[in-house]
Amino acid sequence: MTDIAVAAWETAAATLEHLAIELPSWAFGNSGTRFRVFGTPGTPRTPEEKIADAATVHRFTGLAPTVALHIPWDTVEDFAALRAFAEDHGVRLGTVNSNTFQDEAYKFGSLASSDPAVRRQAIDHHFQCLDIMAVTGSRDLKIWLADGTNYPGQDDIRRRQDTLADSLATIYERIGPDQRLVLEYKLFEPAFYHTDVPDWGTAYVHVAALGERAVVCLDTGHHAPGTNIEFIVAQLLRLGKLGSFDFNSRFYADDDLIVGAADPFQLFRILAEVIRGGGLGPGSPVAFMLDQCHNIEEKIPGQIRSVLNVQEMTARALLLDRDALELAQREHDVLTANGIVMDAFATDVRPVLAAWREERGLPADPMAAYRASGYRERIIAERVGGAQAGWGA
Ligand code: PSV
Ligand code: MN
Ligand code: MN
Repeated sequence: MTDIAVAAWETAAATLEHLAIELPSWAFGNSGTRFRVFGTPGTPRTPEEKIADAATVHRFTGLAPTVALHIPWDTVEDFAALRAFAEDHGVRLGTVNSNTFQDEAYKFGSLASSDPAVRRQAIDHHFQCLDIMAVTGSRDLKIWLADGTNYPGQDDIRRRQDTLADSLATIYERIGPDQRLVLEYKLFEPAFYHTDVPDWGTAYVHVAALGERAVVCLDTGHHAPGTNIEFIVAQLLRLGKLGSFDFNSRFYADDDLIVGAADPFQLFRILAEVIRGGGLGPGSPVAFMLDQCHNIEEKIPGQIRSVLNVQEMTARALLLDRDALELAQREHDVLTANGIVMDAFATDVRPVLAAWREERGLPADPMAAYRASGYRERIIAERVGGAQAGWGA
């Protein structure tokens, strides 16, 4: 061990055991911007192939035991068979993401629509997702809505809140005792004037009104530049309403780039606040997920890099000397307190993580092991005509 104290690392490593990061099935499909979708050879053609790729990420990292589905992108005839397929490959099916943003019917909204027939269709779609979850064994129904308006006066923004509250309550009535409704907020896009669930406060208001099994999803890319995301983490954890993360990186908007790529320090600060609030460890209600698309890079190594980035920043955050920090804070010793945080952030944990992996029978370098495995060459040979992730499809 280099300059990391053995005792500090042992404590950190014990918590690190509980780190699990759910992969989004759509990360394995081709995706792009509105200008172009560049295909990747070997792209999955079916939900099963997406799951096989996700299982490959887990096999090389030990960090990603579950896969999130997106309905209808991942619709299959037999979800029980899909579940068995996943389990045979060493992973489980996780969060089910609903989709009320691609049908013509949803042009003016879905759960917040002023049209009762459209609203009914959107609610029924969520019921269908719940039926699927009963078979897949999924706990979380994640709702991200594209609802909003483009022009002042286009619709009554206050009435839409009431309509949305009503729709969510109808869905929540069917959430099982061991299930959760997870509501995700997003600042803007595709609506640009107003969005019906634009921020954590609005999401909180809705889930608080629903009840205990309704929680908020924090997608790191869904904030204005400069937003202090760790403050939101602290507040939602305080309120018992932080249900999950959609991790990704942004430079400008909802970029969905590799987590930890744009601002590793922000990721560290977020994870430090998660740990501070009891959001990591046995029984924590906070689910870690990725919500990413790989537009130009290869998808499987992109996901491997992503989960390793989360693991690396979690390890650094776990090494934060909390007792020393508490003391410095109480003494208002600003520079010492800040120095303690920066020391943890600056710690190179890569060698200890490589050893940690080897102790568990995992490759020390998962990226290199994947490249050497031949999996990439095999899927390129076997799969022709890969599917698009869903965006723009
Ligand atoms: C759209 O912004 C979005 O990226 C949300 O973050 C959802 O979580 C994701 O799509 C999948 O529906
Ligand atoms: Mn998201
Ligand atoms: Mn997004």
